[in-house]
Amino acid sequence: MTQVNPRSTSTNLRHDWSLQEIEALLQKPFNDLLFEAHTLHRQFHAANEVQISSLLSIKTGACPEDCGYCSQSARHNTEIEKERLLPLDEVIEKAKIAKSNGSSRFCMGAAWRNPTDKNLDKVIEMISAVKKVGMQTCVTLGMLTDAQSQRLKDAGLDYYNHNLDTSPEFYGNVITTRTFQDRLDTLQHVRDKGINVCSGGILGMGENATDRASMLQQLANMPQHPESVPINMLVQIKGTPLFGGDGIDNIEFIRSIAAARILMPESQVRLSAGRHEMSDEMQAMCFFAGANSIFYGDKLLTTENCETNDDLVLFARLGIKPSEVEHDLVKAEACHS
Ligand code: SAM
Ligand code: DTB
Ligand code: SF4
Repeated sequence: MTQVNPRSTSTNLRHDWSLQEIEALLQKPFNDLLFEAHTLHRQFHAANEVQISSLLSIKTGACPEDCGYCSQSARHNTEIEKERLLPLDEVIEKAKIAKSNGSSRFCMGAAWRNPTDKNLDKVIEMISAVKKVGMQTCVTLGMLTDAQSQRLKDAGLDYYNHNLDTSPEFYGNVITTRTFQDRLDTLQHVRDKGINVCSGGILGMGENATDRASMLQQLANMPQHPESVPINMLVQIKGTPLFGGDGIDNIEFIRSIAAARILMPESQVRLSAGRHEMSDEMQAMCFFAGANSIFYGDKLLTTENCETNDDLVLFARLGIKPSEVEHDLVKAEACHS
């Protein structure tokens, strides 16, 4: 495996970024911004490795929340097939396929505001089974209590995904049924229990550059950076309130990836939803700017992702290799030892 340069200790990381500093970063001449991001990227990560995760929607649709981007809200009139919680054997089957395709992490998502304790019993069975398949586990189930986070930790969960989605200032334009603070509270419970945090957001929802800076500030100024930072480009879904917006300019998107890399140098920055609409060249620029993780597999939760074969061809053209799971696990353990 490629040698990673010795990584700085967490004490070198900053958690006191001002909004003005981040806005200035986003406005730098493009080449200067990318050079800075890529230089840092090489100090902290293997330059030609990308971590790959697979997603599975374990419970689809009929969600009581009103997230303006989401196909799964019961409040929007979208064309999705609702599904109850999947049976365990189906989840195991999908995890085995993902592993044989080369994925190192299996992320299971449920369209809940929050899980009930009974729901959690079932999800915990899934986590144990996926671990037995030999994959890292991640779940995204909505808001969690402190006690529920402990149960997930005891089950051996590796990562919990809960996105901030956008800036605190723009948040009310997107979601009204839970607050920005609710999200921070869930992330705090997860962090307190020693589960790796996966948290990022969505770009292209009509927010401006200050909102993007503000969202990144929220993530970067957490006392400990999220280990994984998914940056999604809005997938516009017919029937959702955010359908038909202008989206985000590709250069602005790449700038945000570069800023995330600079602000959170140790984290894995995931080029998440939206890759299906991106050219190979756009994805290549995102990898150069510091993205080093993707969702791999034909489907995200309810929408299309890139064909796995197209990803393999792109990786080969770029000389990128999937990062090995051991490499990741060592990092995850090191964070909490
Ligand atoms: N229901 C749980 C929750 O909201 O926390 C878990 C699943 S939810 C679908 C996970 C994340 O996927 C959202 O927070 C959002 O950031 C992202 N997401 C959902 N729909 C999206 C879309 N249309 N485009 C981009 N990202 C999306
Ligand atoms: C994340 O940040 N993006 C993923 C995962 N975490 C759960 C979800 C993307 C969903 C895209 C729209 C869909 O497929 O429904
Ligand atoms: Fe429900 Fe999650 Fe979709 Fe919001 S993002 S509507 S909470 S499934």
